[in-house]
Formats: sequence, C-alpha cells, structure tokens
Amino acid sequence: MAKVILAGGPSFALFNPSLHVSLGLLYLGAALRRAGHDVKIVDCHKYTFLDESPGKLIVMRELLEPCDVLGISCVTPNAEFGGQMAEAWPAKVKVAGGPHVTYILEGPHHEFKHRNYFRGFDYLMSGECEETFVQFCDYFSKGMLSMPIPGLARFRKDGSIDWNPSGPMPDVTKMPLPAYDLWEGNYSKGALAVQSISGKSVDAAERTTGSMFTARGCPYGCYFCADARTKLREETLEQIEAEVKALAEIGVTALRVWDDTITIKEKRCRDMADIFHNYGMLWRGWSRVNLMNADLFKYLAARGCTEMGFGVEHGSARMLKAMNKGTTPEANSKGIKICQDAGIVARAYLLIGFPGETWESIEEMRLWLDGTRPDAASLHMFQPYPGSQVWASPERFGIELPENAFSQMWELNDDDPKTLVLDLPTMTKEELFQARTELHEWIVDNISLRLANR
Ligand code: B12
Ligand code: SF4
Repeated sequence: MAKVILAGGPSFALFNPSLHVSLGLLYLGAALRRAGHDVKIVDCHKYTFLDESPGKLIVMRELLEPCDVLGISCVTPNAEFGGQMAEAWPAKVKVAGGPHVTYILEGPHHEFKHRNYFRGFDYLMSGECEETFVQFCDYFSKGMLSMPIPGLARFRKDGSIDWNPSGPMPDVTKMPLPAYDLWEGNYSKGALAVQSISGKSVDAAERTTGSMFTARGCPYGCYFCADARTKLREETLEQIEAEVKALAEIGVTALRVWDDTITIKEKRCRDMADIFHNYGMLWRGWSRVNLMNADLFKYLAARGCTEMGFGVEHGSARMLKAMNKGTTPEANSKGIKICQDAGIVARAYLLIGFPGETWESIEEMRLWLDGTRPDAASLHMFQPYPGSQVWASPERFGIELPENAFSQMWELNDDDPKTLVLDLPTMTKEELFQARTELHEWIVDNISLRLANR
C-alpha cells in the first residue's frame, strides 16, 4: 500500500478556485482506494497563495503532509505552478498527469518534451490513468518502479523524455464512482445562476454544488478544442444514479454536469434529467445548438435544469467556419431562444482572437450579442492550447507558434497583451486586448453583470 496525495495545480485566475475540484482526481482517487492504497485529495489553494509581485507562487511548506506518491493534475495554464508546488512537497515520488501532460506527450512538438517544462516532477503519465496510475502505485509499493507502464514517462540524464505511449482508454462503464468523499475542499454554494436576464429568479443561492462527468469524448472537430474528434464513451445510467445519490448523501443539491455535450443523445439526456430530478437536484449542462429542440428543453426545465452553456464562440459566420464549429450565427440565435423560451438560463461562451479575427468580425460578435441577448456571456481570449488543431498545425492557420509559446500560456497575467501567444497577421496583440476590453465592458453594461464571468 502506498500513501498517495493528489492535488490540482494552483489556479488563481478562477473565480472560486476551491469550487473546481478536478474530477479526474476524484476518479483516480476512487481507483486507488479500490486497489487498497491510502489516498487523500487535497485542495492546493489551502497550501499556496500568489504573492503581490507578478506570478510568484508561495508554498506554505510547513502545512504539507509527507507522502509516498504525490500526483498533480495539470492543465496548461496551471502546469508551471503545479510543478513549483510539487518541488516543495515532501513526497518520495512526484508524478504529473492530466490534460496538459497528455497533450504534450502525445502531441507533435518534440521541443516541449523536456524536463525544463516539467520541473518539480520525477515522472509524467499520459492518458486516462485509472488503471495505469494504480499500476504505478502498486509497483511503487513493491519497489519496482523500473517496470514499463503504458503512458509513463521518465526523464533521461540530459532532460529529454523516455515515454511509453498511452495504452487504450479504460472502460468507463467499469469504473468506481468518483471519490467525492475524499475531496478535502468544500462543495461550495452559489455555483448556479440565481436570476435570468428576464428577471426570473432561481432558488440556487443556498444550494451546495457538485460536479459530474457522465460521458467522455466528443465527435465534433472544433479547431481550438483539445477534446475534438474523440470517441464518445458513456457511463451507464446505473453509474450516474449512484453518483447523484453519493453527492446527495454529502449534502449536494445542485449539479454542474461537465459533459462536452449533454444533449448528444436525446433519450439518454431525458433519462439523466429524470435521475437528477428524482434526487431533488437543480443542474446545469453544456449543449450544442444542433443537438437540441424545444420539447427536449421544456422536459429538462421541468426536471431541474436551470442553465445551459453553449459554445457559441462567435457572431461572425466567417469566424465560425474558420474554427470548424459547424454552426452559424443564425442557428446559435435560434438555439439560445429555444433555451430561454423553455425557461432555462442560456449562457453564451465566446472566443476572441482566433486566427482570422479583425475589428469587423469583433463588431459582428457585438451585433450578434445585441440581437440575440443570451442571459450570460463569457468572453475568452483564444490561446492555442496543446491538444488543439491550432497547436498541432499552426501553419494551417497562417500563424507561427513562438519559441516560448508554451510558457506564455501559464496563468500569470491575463491582462497583459504580452501573455497572448499568437501574433495574428490581422490584428496586433494590443488591438485584440483593446477590443476584448471594449466588448467585455459592453457585455457588462448590456448583458446580466452577475452572470458575466463564470
Ligand atoms: C470541467 C473543466 C473545467 C472546469 C474545472 C477544471 C478542473 N479542475 O477539473 C473549469 C471551468 C474550472 C475549467 C477551466 C479551464 N479549462 Co477546462 N475543462 C473542463 C472539462 C470540460 C472537463 C474536465 C474533466 O473533468 N474531465 C474528466 C476527467 C475524468 O478527465 P481528466 O480531468 O482529463 O482526468 C484524467 C486524465 O487527464 C488523467 N489525470 C488527470 N489528472 C491526473 C493526475 C495524475 C497524477 C495522473 C497520473 C493522471 C491524471 O487521469 C484522469 C482520469 O482518467 C475539460 C474537457 C474534457 N472533455 O475533459 C476541459 C479542459 C480540461 N479545460 C481546458 C482549458 C483550456 C481550460 C481553461 C484554460 C479555459 C480558460 N480559457 O479559462 C481554464 C483553466 C482552468 C485552470 N487554470 O485550472 C482544456 C485543457 C487544454 C490543455 N491543454 O490543458 C480542456 C481539455 C478543454 C478542451 N476541450 O480544450 N475547466
Ligand atoms: S468545443 Fe465542444 S463541440 Fe467542439 S470539439 Fe470541443 S467539446 Fe466538441
């Protein structure tokens, strides 16, 4: 048996970092516990804070609990801080995993497969690791860490990486339910909207909120997305019911369902809504405007669905095409209206700064917002995250990744134009930041302020 501590990388840019327990860690925690290991899933924000001077992570070493194996989950923006925290941790072996590690190891750019980008760690693991990380911890317990494991990467003396390619994805129908009870952070209140722009109020403020992920993978091919064109693998309704029950038992009464597209199979979506409703949950999910209809949304609304997020991305047909989104501005407007007519808060997620962006297309985005009036709009600056098509083949998009592309995606200073990775031929970084600021202010003035930033 190994004593294992799992944590996410510190992420200070999130509006409430402790709300965002990594579901990946909860799945890993459950698999490790089932295999007999002693596991804790800790809230990294209890042990770290951000110093005033830009970007300096302070780790409160005196609070860190020693362990055998430390596992840190990294997305690209928090990988650097994850490594700094690992460096300080009194663990015998330190392992990084998560989307960032997977996309770098499985990705095409060899220059980033180096210890310089993963300081603080002894090993890296790619892929979905419910089986392989358990194997790793089993081998650790037996003193056999030299054994080959799919997805495991070791550093050579010169800092380069020796990596066994990831193995097949685990069968999600055979997994234990996420170890919700192991999360040491709180399940916070206030993670669902309490009012729509039309003034309809929702009884969500005092509800404790948990997260779920019922299906992995997405068949669509958006060029900015790291999860594109991956096989859809669904948990069974029995598993989902067991998860909702487990969450209800720890006092959760509101759910954020993070599936890429919860409406991808209408019948399954209705069945899930029945389950959520039977346990008295209010909930929110993500949909696509080509995978919805008025009947379905009325059904969902009657079963506790209070909000739906849509990856609208843009108001310009040209930009949607450039992103390979497979939607049009008109279809997006229609989808938002169907959602609102059903009484569900419609959130539009928007992306500014994708290759091809111009002042004109940004004005088209504003006009789309003005004409459509979603209940909430979140505006994100495009970065070519590892895993996306833009990251893999920048030349196809008429751009180049600068040498320091990857380090600029660390979560340092979101308000500094220099942290924008790409130099677009169509707009300067300063222009893009100016356009974003103006559009953001317009959203705050015209779309519900309370909902604007989640
Ligand atoms: C929920 C979610 C969020 C939530 C919560 C994040 C969290 N703490 O989990 C919120 C809204 C906060 C969020 C924010 C962001 N997110 Co997000 N998010 C997701 C989403 C939709 C689901 C994640 C999930 O739960 N997956 C299910 C679990 C089972 O999978 P998993 O986490 O990958 O874990 C498995 C493996 O990775 C591995 N593993 C994970 N951790 C570890 C650790 C160790 C030690 C080991 C060995 C293995 C291992 O094993 C796990 C079990 O199979 C994914 C998309 C997706 N489909 O996965 C995007 C995704 C992870 N997000 C992404 C991005 C870009 C962001 C943002 C940067 C967006 C933005 N512009 O603000 C921010 C950054 C946040 C931050 N600094 O932490 C990208 C990451 C790309 C990348 N290169 O890193 C993804 C992949 C979206 C995409 N399709 O492009 N996100
Ligand atoms: S952005 Fe959404 S719809 Fe597009 S590929 Fe990613 S998960 Fe699928």
